[in-house]
Amino acid sequence: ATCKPWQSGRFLPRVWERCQPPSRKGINTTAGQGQQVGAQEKQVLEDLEMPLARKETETLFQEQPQTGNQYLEDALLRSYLKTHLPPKVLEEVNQDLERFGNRLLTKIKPLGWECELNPPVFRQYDAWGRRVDHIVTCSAWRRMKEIAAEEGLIAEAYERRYSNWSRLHQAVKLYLFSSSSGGFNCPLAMTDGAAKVIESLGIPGSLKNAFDHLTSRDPKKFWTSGQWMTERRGGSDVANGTETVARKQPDGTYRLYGFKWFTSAADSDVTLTLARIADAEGQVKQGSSGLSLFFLKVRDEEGKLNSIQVQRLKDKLGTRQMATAELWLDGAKAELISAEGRGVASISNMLNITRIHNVIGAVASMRRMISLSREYARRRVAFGKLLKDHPLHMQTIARMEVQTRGAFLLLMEIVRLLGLVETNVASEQDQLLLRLLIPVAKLYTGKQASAVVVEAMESFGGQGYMEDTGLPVIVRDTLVLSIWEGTTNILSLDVLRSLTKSQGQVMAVFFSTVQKKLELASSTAKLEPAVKQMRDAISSLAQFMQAAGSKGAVTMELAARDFSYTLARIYAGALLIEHAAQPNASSTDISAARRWCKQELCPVATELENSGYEAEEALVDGALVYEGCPACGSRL
Ligand code: UCC
Repeated sequence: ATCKPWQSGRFLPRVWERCQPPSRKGINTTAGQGQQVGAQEKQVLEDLEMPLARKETETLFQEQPQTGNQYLEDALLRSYLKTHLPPKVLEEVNQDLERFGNRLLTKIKPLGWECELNPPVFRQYDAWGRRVDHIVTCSAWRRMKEIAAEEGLIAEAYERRYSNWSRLHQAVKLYLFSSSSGGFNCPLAMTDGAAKVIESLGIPGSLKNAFDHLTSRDPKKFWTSGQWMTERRGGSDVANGTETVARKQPDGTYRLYGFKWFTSAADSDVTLTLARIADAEGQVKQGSSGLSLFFLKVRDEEGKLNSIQVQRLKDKLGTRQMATAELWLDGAKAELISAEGRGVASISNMLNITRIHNVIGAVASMRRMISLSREYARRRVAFGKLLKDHPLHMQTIARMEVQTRGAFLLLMEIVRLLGLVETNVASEQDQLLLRLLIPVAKLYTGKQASAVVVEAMESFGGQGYMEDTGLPVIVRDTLVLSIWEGTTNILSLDVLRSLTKSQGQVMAVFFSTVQKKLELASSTAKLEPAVKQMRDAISSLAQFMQAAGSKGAVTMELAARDFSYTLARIYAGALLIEHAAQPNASSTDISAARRWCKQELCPVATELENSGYEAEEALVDGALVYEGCPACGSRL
């Protein structure tokens, strides 16, 4: 260390005797060297005298924030389960989750970190020049697959041992697993989606074996699935972006030819994918109605690729534990599993499941970062006291906590509804509500999670930015959640699609459900301000709906994102109020509900007043964006 002027001198006399220089024996010096050595010794001495030298610094190491059993530490999760699950189910689920929480902490979390440190590698050729296209994964990744089977992370939802609560049980396990899974939550999302599609087709004979594998608890038998939807020309606009062609074979199967641009978890066993069936003349139909859905095995019994070539692995910002590949389909053998031309509608069953998994991932990331942040605040001292005793710091974490609670309850609501639908006890209203809430929750929690994890990273100061703390991994892996499974705008348009398709019925159900939840809370005095804010927001939303009805399609498109945010905030507000109004609610449940409702609940009404979402506004948007762009010519 070099000695700073302000550090020197003052401390020396006091400690001089204590810190004699190291032995001078054996140092032979000339006169000139003597002076030099003297100066060096002085420097060494001064360094030793610095208040932060050597020994003292050892006490300044920061304490690593540790989380414990994530289930036991999640007060809202536990109180939600206690409120909603029937006692017998609660007893068993509670036991399972506590055990799983311990397994996560002691065994699974370290494996997740290993997956991060050992990302997949692509070996195109073997030592003798043969093309093998091998995606090499680490042993921890392969162990995750076994654990997923052992824990029934897919099976739980399809065995239905807790009837309509099975889906919720599965979702909670996935929620606890997510941030320790080393990215294995991704293949599980698609595996669940594939199982769902097959189940919704009535598990045809030809897919029975695949369904059994996808939903197996036997690690040796368990398969994962991919979801190959994205091609070079478009990931959002699947209808126009899909070039892959399917040629029918004499045996009734198909051969697929095309190029898949993003294939997540490319080491999966099977996949669902879209293609256009060529007619006898080799012609294909363009657009959505030309797309059909196919099932295929990635490798044959001997492990040889199914006429598929891996072009390369993607170099991604995050989710690096998981192999995302570019794949050439060069006659891959596949089975048609939808009616011809009904590919998008059929794969939407998968999309809706993977979008729920996206919500699970988002809420899990927020929860994990807050757990670490609050733990750190309990240990880290700044300005003479623990971070937890600094009101501004606590306010920052509390704001994240409120966001996370709202997101968590949205997730629980969706999986509760899905459980009802899957066990045939859902009303028509439940089904409509589920159709609306999936895109709403996906788009809203994806954005929330990105904001929360970045904020939480900041709560560790510079440490949050250090790779080896593991915090940047969570941040990177969270940022994809607003892109995966449809971007925020695409999901906002899907919200509108659900309105159009149901001829507005989804909104009628939305309003009546929210009102009912508020009524239940009307006798809780402490919730009055929140209930009032919600009622105002609902009436603003109703006014918006009326006003928008008389305007053109451009207005609704421009309003789509704010509208979706409004639905998310109002619905999550109703859930927080409902939870806070139940007899076992804590004072923090009430605070969370009140705080949530203080934010702008109906941004779409405010923006309507400001801009009117008029077509001219779209022109202004374009002018603002392209001002100064040489290729665009004139200014507005
Ligand atoms: O990103 C990907 C893999 C990531 C890894 C997985 C991780 C999961 C989470 C991990 C956890 C941490 S795979 C790529 C993802 N790609 C997308 O999500 C596509 C985004 N684009 C869209 O969603 C578009 O909206 C499209 C592709 C669905 C639009 O297609 P079309 O053909 O233009 O849409 P149409 O014509 O409006 O819809 C065709 C039919 C209609 O039914 P019918 O014909 O009966 O009227 C729609 O109602 O499909 C129906 N449909 C739906 N039904 C469309 N979307 C839905 C839906 N969401 N639910 C029900």
